[in-house]
Amino acid sequence: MKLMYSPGACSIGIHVLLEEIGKPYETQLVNLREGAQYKPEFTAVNPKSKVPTLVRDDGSVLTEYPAIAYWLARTNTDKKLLPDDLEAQTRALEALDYCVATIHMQGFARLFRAGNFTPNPADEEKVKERGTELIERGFSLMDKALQNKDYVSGAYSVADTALFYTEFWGAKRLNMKLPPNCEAHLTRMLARPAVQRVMQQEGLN
Ligand SMILES: N[C@@H](CCC(=O)N[C@@H](CS)C(=O)NCC(=O)O)C(=O)O
Repeated sequence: MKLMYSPGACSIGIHVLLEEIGKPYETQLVNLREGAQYKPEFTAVNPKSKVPTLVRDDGSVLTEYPAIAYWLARTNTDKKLLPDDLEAQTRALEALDYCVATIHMQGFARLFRAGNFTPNPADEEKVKERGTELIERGFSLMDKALQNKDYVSGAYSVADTALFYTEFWGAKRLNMKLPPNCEAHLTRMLARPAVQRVMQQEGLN
């Protein structure tokens, strides 16, 4: 397998899953700041111009964080990256999707790419304010979900990797004060050996 990633981007969560799984994989850095995602070499692999992009051993390409995470969990069931119980599994996917589709794509995307949310540059500050509100509301809901739990589903699961990258962005890129259970969750994630290896590999230490 080959993970196409950018250091510190949302692909970090998939990178963590690959380290947790422990099977051999390669990485290929896609420099988003330099626009490498729009170059023909990359769009030939993923025309969506996004990381994470996973090239599987049979050469097929998988995109979209929730789909990649789900596939990795289901093809490595011994790693217990999803709960077995249907209700708990569904809830883990619910949390995973909330982190990616709402906290990231609705919240952080407004801060990182305000121009994508308005044609009028004068409105970009308002877009960013709305992004901050959405992120704060998202963390507050996840904080409640983490009440009396170490991980989102109780046991560690794919959902934690998605919450991890959004918490990481909030705390380390935006200097936000995370609510207490999210802060403890981030600390717990950063202590995992798989996460530490990824931080080192992505040059984020
Ligand atoms: N819906 C996609 C979102 C992926 C995404 O937004 N990736 C960002 C990095 S965190 C990206 O590649 N941005 C490049 C761009 O939009 O130019 C997913 O779930 O994987």
